[in-house]
Amino acid sequence: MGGANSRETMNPPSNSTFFNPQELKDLSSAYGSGGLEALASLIQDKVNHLNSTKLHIAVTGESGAGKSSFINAMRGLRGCDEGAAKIGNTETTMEPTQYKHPSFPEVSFWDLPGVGTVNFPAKEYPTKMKFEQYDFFIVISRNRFTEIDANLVKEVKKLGKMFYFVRTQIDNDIRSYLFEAVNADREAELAKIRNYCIRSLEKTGIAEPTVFLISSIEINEFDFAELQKTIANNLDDIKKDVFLKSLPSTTLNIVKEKEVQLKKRIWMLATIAGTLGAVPVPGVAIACDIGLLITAIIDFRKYLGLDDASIQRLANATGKPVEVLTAEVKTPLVGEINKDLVKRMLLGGTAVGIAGVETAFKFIPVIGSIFGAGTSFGMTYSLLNNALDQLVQNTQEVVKAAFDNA
Ligand SMILES: Nc1nc2c(ncn2[C@@H]2O[C@H](COP(=O)(O)OP(=O)(O)OP(=O)(O)O)[C@@H](O)[C@H]2O)c(=O)[nH]1
Ligand SMILES: [Mg+2]
Repeated sequence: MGGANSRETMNPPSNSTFFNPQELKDLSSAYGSGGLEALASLIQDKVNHLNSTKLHIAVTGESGAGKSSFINAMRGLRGCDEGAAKIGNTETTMEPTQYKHPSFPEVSFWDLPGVGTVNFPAKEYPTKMKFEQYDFFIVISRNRFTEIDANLVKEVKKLGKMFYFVRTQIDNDIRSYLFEAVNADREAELAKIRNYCIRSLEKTGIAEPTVFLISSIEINEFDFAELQKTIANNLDDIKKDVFLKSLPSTTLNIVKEKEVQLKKRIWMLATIAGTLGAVPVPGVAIACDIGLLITAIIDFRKYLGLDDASIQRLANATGKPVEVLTAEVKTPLVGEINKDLVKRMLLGGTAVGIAGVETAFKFIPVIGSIFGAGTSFGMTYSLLNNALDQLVQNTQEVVKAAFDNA
């Protein structure tokens, strides 16, 4: 992966599983030699890998540019929330400061002091800031970009890492512009600011830079969503999943992306369920591992931001009473998930036809041989699909209520 700063997708199209072609072959041969147990064990390894992969995001820029505000916005936090980065004039530290994601501590944002604020030579900056430990870099400015920003990015490029130029506080520019302008043309003004930023970078020798114009306050305006999408698409399949789970559900598109990722997990979990020596569930014709189902539903909820803490953060960030948002949540799957609830779902669930698992079949034909509507695999598969549908629908309603874009 080069250090290009492009809106294009850098990775080959995903095969809709988290396995690369070689790993898919390994799955088939594991099944051939060790049966379902061996297959499920490889799949479990992948699930563990997905859940434990870390993402380190570096954010840098001059003092007062808006780094702290951006780091909070990306985590769905306000400056006054617990764990938030302090806003406004704060003591500038010389060390990178780590801010973990409130739901997913494996995702960290690192606030790097601006090059101009450190008291050591600029050429030592990449080493002192431990550049190699970050997955990608965000360079923030509230005005034009400087030689300092460009030099930093050249170092990032040398390491083969991605970087994004972010021009923040755009809401301020647009507000002032609209106040002053006679025949206001918002889009033309945005284009002017964009060109100004691009030209400032080109002058420093950065060819064809992309600049994202954002506001950390009005996150549903300007290029905030485009920035998130571009970052996601430039990551490999695993890190993309980690990044997407960390995004607060603030747009219907993000919810859609999260759904796509969670769907990719269902056949994996169903395969694991097929080997767990499922305990017969009283009153239900088929044995099924309830523990796995409960864990999966709780994980899905958190991934979508439908857990209590995430809904509370969304309410705080949008200024909506939390009751207004929770009123949109109709599924019993947000309360305590217990055996009885899952049992009722198992009894009431509609069976998923074979078409539903086709994607998995296409890449891992052996899955076809273990699939069956009455098996533990089939039950788990149907139930998790139904649960995901319900959770996604409810998340969509919450997002609409939070942002009044019904
Ligand atoms: N309107 C508006 N104000 C912003 C935005 N981002 C930051 N600010 C304000 O700009 C000021 C500086 O923001 P910070 O996020 O503290 O900037 P910083 O880069 O972390 O500053 P230092 O930590 O001092 O280097 C604060 O008063 C913020 O409220 C934005 O997108 N829109
Ligand atoms: Mg700060």
